[in-house]
Amino acid sequence: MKCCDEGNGQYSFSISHKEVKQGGDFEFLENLSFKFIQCSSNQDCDDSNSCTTDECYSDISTCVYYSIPCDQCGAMVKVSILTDHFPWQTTWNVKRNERDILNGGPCYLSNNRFDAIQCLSIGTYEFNIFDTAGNGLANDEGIDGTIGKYNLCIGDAVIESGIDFGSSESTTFIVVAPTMSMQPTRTMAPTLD
Ligand SMILES: [Ca+2]
Ligand SMILES: [Ca+2]
Repeated sequence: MKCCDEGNGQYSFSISHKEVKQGGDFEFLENLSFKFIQCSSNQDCDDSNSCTTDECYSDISTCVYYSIPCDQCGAMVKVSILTDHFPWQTTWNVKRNERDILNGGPCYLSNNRFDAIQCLSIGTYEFNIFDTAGNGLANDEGIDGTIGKYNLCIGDAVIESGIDFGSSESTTFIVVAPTMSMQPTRTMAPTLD
């Protein structure tokens, strides 16, 4: 390799003097995380997240996680809340295995849209939305009777929405493996009798 090719930066990232990553692609460096645990194989580092590749560096007791672009490992999920006149009544969360992945509210601006967008890896999730007054986003006591609304989207598709959901509403949704570009189909060689 030539030294100092113009315009080609290089970096290397080391833990305990062991280089775990090098290259010129800075996006990768920004999307790398690690934790110190005893591991003997990559399996031991499994974080149940299809959007990371999990690598064990057993000699330094470290698992290193490299991010995979979302369109190859999961889907962008968006929660969009249009608040009503009483936005402080409304909160929401997205859970996986009882753990909060995303959450939002209470909001403090009425009649405003709040969007939360995150890449979620393959798996089953639960979206929950709550309203402390028990009237969802359908308060109509405002000046002009404006009501709110929420949308839950995977990619560009709205999979659930609601206005008058009372005190809470829950939706279970599944992020599936992204549809890969079609593999070229193998043509069978004609069999000769
Ligand atoms: Ca992983
Ligand atoms: Ca309400």
